[in-house]
Amino acid sequence: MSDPNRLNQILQDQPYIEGFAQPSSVDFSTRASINPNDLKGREHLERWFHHLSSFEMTADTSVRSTENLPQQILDFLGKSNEFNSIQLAQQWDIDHQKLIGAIKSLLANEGVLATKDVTEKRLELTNEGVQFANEGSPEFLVFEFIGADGAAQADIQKQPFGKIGMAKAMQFKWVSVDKGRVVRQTSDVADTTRKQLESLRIGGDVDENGKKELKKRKLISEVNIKGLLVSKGDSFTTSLAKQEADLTPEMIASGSWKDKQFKKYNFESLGVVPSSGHLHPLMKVRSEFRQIFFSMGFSEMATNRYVESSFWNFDALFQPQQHPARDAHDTFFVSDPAISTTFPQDYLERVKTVHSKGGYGSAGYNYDWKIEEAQKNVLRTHTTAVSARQLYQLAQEGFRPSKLFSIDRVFRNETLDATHLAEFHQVEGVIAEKNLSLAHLIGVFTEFFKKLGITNLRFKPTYNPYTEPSMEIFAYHQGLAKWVEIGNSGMFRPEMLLPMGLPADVNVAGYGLSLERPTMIKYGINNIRDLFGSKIDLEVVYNTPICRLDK
Ligand code: FB9
Repeated sequence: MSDPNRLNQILQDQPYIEGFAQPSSVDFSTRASINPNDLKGREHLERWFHHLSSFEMTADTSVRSTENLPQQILDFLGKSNEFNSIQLAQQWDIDHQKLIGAIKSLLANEGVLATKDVTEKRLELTNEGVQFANEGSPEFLVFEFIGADGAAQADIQKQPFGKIGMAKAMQFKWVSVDKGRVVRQTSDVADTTRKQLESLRIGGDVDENGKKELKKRKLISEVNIKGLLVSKGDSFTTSLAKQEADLTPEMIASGSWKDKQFKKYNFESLGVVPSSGHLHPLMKVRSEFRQIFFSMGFSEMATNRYVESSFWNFDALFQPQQHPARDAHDTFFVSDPAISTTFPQDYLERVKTVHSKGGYGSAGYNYDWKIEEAQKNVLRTHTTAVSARQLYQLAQEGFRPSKLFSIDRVFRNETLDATHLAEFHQVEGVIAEKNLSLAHLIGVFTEFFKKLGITNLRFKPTYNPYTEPSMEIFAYHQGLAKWVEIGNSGMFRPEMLLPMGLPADVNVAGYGLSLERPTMIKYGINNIRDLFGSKIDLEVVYNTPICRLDK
């Protein structure tokens, strides 16, 4: 540790490293690290070194082993009745927290120890303080730098210690400036600042002025150390009977439990964290999205219906029966049960009419709408089918402004590729309100995406059978350095809403995106297959925290 010169310096002014009282373990541990050859020519160090040898404590000057520290504490307490953990840790030159740990383990034995919390102010070196203690104070470095012949002020200023050093060296009248040159005012100076810092660092003491100056220079700071004042408990003993952790059948059979000490149950102790039960990344992103929807006043729609009738999945959404998405290329048709037959008849009639003949100011599609087509069961291709049911129910129950969302699986018979599987999780937001406009829609999903940390949006008109106008939403993704399509949206068509019985002045806006795309981007997963199935990297699952897309 210690560089003999420094030490010699310190011991020039005080008999022991820690000051004047008596040698402490710091003295002995430091002595143990001194190489006797370094004593030559260092009279103060030599005096101190030999002085210490006279103490029999040299016996245990070696660094105190901390194994079985609890027993050491009991033995020490047996002799000294009480101790302050902060001071004892210093005396024993061991880590205070380790000592506290040992004391805590002893406290598990009812009544052996009694403790009281104590707090002690301690002076600690700041990072700059440590630097000055290691390299010398800037004022001293300036004094060293200019040497006997002085130096140009400009050169000193270039030194990292230049600015502060000059100020202090001038203040201490160590140097002066004459025509831009800095010259010494005295032949030799002592780096008191460094000495004081070193002394404090090893638990030594410094006079009050020194402390005040060091504090003012933010080289030391006062810290409160929490410790324990430990004394004997009512059932203090130095020989602790081993405490049994478990009551075994043998003990009961032999009755030996009667004179056994049992470790107290620590009901506060945190159980072993079960190494199972992790949210799949998708579910982590889903919970993020749910919180955002709830925070925007949306309530969640019930989505527990993967099998849907074509009526609710398509017809109710004014999607004509010959629409390409309604053929098996895109949609999974269910073979058993192949059809649904129960529909709100009057509503179905109105859907049939608006498809085949129009109405509500619409020309409709002018085709022969077939109930058979509407009855066909499919795996829902979008959660917008759920929105249709909800909006119809809203009309039946009497309209009230509503904000609804759904996040759940939808199924599309698509060609599988790196970003498409036969199913994905659709995220959908629906807002129903009188005189709602496209601006409201843009406002809502702009707020939604902002909460996802996605701000810079652009919109591109698109076509959906059930919304007009419709827009695709794009965002510029810094990491990917490109515009990414992050969703779709639109104003639901009156041909969809009015047959449901919703008031004519009610408009409904909707927007949707997937869960998989943001999750892949968030977790840097390029192939959607790595998001599902056996090849998923469980480490990613375990170690990636609940995601914050905006982080
Ligand atoms: O999720 C998509 N993209 C996306 C979303 C977020 C994201 O976050 C990153 C952290 C920054 C990144 C990308 N898309 C929608 C866009 C494309 O990926 C698209 O190619 C694929 N789409 C799916 C459908 O594919 C056939 C994503 C899925 C999608 C598309 C449309 C809707 C929902 C999901 C909808 C809707 C809608 C429209 C109007 C009214 C109601 C609902």
